[in-house]
Amino acid sequence: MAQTPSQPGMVVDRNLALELVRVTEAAALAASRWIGRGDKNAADGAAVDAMRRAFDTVAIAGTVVIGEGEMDEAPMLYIGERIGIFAKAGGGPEVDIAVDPLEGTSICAKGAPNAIATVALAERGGFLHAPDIYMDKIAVGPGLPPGVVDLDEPVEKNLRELAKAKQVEVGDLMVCILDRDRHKEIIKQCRMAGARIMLIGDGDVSGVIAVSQPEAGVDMYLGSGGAPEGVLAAAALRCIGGQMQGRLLFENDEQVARAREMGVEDPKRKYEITDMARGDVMFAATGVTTGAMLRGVRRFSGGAITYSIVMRSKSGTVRYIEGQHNFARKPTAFIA
Ligand code: VTB
Repeated sequence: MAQTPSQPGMVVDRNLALELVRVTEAAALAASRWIGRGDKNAADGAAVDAMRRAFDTVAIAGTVVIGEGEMDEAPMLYIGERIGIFAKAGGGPEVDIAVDPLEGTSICAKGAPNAIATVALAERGGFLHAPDIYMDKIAVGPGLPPGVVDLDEPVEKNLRELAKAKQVEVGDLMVCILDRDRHKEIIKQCRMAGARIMLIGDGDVSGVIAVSQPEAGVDMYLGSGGAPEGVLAAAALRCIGGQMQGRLLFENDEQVARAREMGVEDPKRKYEITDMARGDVMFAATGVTTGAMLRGVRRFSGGAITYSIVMRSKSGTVRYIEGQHNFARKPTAFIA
């Protein structure tokens, strides 16, 4: 029997995967006008706007759980916003949505590599409601013994165990880390252990996903970045395979109180990948600037080409989609 969005038990209809790509394509196309123009807010605004409009055409009753901020700070795609064709009337599949319309706003503003537009979808209650604070993250790719690395173990031990499991030397390993002063210590520990490091300026969603993409040449992701980005990355790894752990990093009591309101009961909890993205999930991303995972938007007279990835946890299928967009025929809502 064909799957339909309203069929009980099949809330996350597989055809939604392509719909998600339309959404990330729209955001990427809009952001691509701002590549290298030095205005990260304009780039982000354009991506948010386009993604929000694209969601109006998707047959879901969606609730944003990872979004652009609280209702009073973000006009669109705010946490709790209802989106999709069935948002108001109901009747369609009730799903939770995590968005980052432009992951790597500064990258885009500089025209540097690895900016993406990204979105993930889960059944109701599938995503950790992560506040906009930092999260400590560790991730490795698929096919390794469970627990081969652990957030609570010293860097050197994690590298040693990972090297053993991969049957390589620690010196062969490549660790991806955000280039931040707060990471000086872990960078030092990696170097002392003899591992190689790929420092990235921004964009830790692609940084984490890189561990599951052999061609990216990254063996481990390490360090702190945005907690919302952590949930998006967890959704992707649920689909493509790999291990990830995360722990929220609180800077003050106010953040703890806010997290409690969002349902975080134990602020010190170490989250496993399925605590961050449970059940059936889907993940889609479109490249804005060219990176290890995806090529960026290429614009030409009358159109553009986009490169996207879309994946589902249920089947584990990963699809790369090249979109050839004809601006003369495409609804303007998708061009921006
Ligand atoms: C990372 C990076 C994001 O936030 O999560 C980073 O991947 C963490 O915050 O692209 P800091 O920049 O404060 O280190 C982003 O840069 C998004 O803002």
